[in-house]
Amino acid sequence: MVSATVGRGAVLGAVALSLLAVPARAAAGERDTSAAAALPAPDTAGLAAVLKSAVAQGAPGALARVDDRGRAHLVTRGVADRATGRALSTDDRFRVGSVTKTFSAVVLLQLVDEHRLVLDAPVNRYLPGLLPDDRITVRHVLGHRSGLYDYTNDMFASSVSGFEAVRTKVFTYRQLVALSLKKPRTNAPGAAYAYSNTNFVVAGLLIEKLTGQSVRTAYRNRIIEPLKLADTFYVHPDTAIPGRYARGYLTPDTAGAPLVDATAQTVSWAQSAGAIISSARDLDVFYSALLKGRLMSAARLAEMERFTPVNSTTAYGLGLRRRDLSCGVSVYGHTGAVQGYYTYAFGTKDGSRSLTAMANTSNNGKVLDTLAGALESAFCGKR
Ligand code: REY
Repeated sequence: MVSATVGRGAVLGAVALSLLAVPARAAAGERDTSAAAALPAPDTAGLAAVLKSAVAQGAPGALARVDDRGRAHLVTRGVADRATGRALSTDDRFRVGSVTKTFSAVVLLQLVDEHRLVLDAPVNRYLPGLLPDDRITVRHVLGHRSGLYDYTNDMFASSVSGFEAVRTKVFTYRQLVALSLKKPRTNAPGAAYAYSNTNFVVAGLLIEKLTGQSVRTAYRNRIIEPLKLADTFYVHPDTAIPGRYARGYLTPDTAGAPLVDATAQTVSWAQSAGAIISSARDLDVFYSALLKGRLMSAARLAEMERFTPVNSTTAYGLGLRRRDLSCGVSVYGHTGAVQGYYTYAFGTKDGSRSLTAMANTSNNGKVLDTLAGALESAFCGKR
């Protein structure tokens, strides 16, 4: 197999799943249904330039891994650990933040397939009295259209002290929902998109109620084991990342203040909204499998891919984002922002090409914006 080596990265072999590629599904009203074969080749020099600028803007390290029909393109820059100077590797595990939301949505959509959950049913049918409004449905929650206030706005108003106050805390889901309900709803049920972690805390409660299992067990049995995601873990409330990992560095709000090593934390403030640990390979495999229709029925995937516009270039489905790139290609996945780590994980509509990009810092808008350029390089090719 021909493959490319770029930067410090080694090259991996074909991903078995890619051998089973299915044709792109038709999608009315969307800009792109193309297979990776119809896309320009990934621009690995462009990826390297993106990672270089992310590091120049303050990220200790940054990585990108493109899986193009089983052929991996790996690029890294900078370090996994500022104390030892160890170079970042695309094999390093990291905290994926809200990419977790897609995992939670997948579990719930599988439960819909199993006739154990109805998307348009009120959340309160399954969790009586949890929410103050019986009109809030499961679909509203998974699409961030519930109007439930995002409690993390207040929790992290001050980034470092807010983080240190919760770093080792263990919350119940209901405590997090209660924090949200102290504030008025941001919109009437279904009326508007408003991103809120509270929605995916409710998703975690639904998973535990309907399966009788912890989300940890549900992720493992339904996604991690079937896809053989050997780098993917949900360890809450443990604070350590197992095995080999990139350390994560939170950027303080005060300019010039030193980065804060945020690696060890419970992530209890996010749980089913953001506490999964994974790797670039596993996220590429996960989104490829999802978009190829391997994790749920075609009908459920179509519901996940019914998008509400967010702005001129992004839209949100059910635990799934769409980003419309400058070349007219749309990609599907999620972003993540947890203290110390920014992640982008997206794939083409047919799942035949996927990208994971990660920088091991957060609270640095320049790095976040720059890293988005990895999507352009991965899916639009040389421009
Ligand atoms: C939490 C704060 C952001 C991150 C969040 N993350 O909702 C979810 C996601 C799980 O979308 C923190 N920002 C940072 C601040 C801002 O503290 N004052 O950037 O590390 O992934």
